[in-house]
Amino acid sequence: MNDHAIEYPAEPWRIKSVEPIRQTSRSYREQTIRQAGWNPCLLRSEDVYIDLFTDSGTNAMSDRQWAALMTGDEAYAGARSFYVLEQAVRTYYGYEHVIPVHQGRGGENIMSRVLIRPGSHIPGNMFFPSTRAHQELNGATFHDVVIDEAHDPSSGHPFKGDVDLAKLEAVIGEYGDAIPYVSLAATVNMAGGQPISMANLAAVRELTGRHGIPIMFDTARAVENAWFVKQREAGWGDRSIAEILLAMCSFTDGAVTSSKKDSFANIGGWIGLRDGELAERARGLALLFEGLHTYGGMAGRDMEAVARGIEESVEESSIRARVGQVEYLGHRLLAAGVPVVRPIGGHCVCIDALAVLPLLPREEFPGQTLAAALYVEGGIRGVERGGLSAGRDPVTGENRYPPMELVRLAVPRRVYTRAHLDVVADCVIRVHEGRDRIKRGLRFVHEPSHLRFFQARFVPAGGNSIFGG
Ligand code: P71
Repeated sequence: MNDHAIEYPAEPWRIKSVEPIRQTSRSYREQTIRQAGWNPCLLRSEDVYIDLFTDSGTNAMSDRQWAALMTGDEAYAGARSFYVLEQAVRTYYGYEHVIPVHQGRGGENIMSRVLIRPGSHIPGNMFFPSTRAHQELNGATFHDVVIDEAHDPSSGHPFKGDVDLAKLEAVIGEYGDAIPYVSLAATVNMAGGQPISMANLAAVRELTGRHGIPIMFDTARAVENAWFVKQREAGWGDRSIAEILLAMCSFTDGAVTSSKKDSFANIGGWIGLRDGELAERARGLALLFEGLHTYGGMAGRDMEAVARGIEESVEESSIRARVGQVEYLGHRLLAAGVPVVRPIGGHCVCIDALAVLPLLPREEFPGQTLAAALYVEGGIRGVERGGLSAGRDPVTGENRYPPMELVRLAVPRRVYTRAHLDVVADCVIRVHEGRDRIKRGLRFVHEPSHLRFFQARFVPAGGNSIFGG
């Protein structure tokens, strides 16, 4: 039902500058992943052939973005580049007050500190590790109110990022005044890049409006969300991506954005707010944690690159080719019988590690194990999105095992060709065909307390290797 776009458009750009990458031998990679504590995150990028670890900050900037860098105004206060960024955000996202931050989590820190009190409760359409970590650091409890389908890799629901209104209503009923805001994401990263529908946004707005609860929006990949709305939601097919983006944001009171995603930038982010008083408090904290409110940890040139990237991101040919490339990889895997999250998301293809390695216990981190196996097989780097990423419950200290245990292959924008994606697909298919060789998973030898997946180290639980005889 969602395989509507089985047409993979050619890229609307040509390549002006290239960066060599190298393939290594399997024995070299076995040694390298061992040295990295079986954590792809700890590999040197030079040792990775095709890097699908993230689409965050890994995008190729356009010639115009590179040119814009030269126009950066590096004044400490009131830089022209700030006003360029402010204007771009106001135009395309519609938030009156714009506060630059060094990247998304800088904004999450400030937003959480401004709005959350100990004992707060925050409903949201699925957690994201850094977002929830900042909420919890400030004393809030996160409540997942996304629809059940979001947790089911095989459900083809076109808007798996939708909020389950009954779940949201129940959380509001229970915690009422202790809810500072509802935390919505477009698209939902941990569900596999799945969009929220315009109708659902409107319904959430209506419900929260009745209770006077604001909505804070994670717009890191909102342009990808707008593309899916245009493709899948009745009544929006004839609207431009820019119109849809603005309409989506119109249902919300504020946003935190990592510009390292949709906006093609290598660094940067911003907070957008409608309320002047709230914005003033956020600016005060930005001063402490990020930098003066007209640069917020970004160089003037970075603000220029982000502003230009925002304009490019809403060009229809751009977003069509971007999502089409991700769908190409996903459909190749589906055609070969590899269990991946359906529908294919906007920024990534997610392999269902529980379906690939059903005999591995969750304590041995099947997702992390599969990610390591993909690296050994083909020098492909993905990232675990399951029990390891979910971390421990801050109250009980127990491991949290979310329903899905995935390996995410995130596709950077404008970086790899279709031939690269064929190499990736062939590698994943080979690992899937040889999955019976993976008999045991991994156990911790070092477990950091926050965002543990970034720096955790493991050894094979079954002895020398994850690959049995
Ligand atoms: C991704 C990342 C990078 C990342 C960050 C933290 C933990 C794991 C991976 C970053 C996001 C994101 C959403 C929806 C906020 C951030 C933080 N994503 N919201 O997917 O996807 O932004 O990285 O600029 O600080 O690999 P930041």
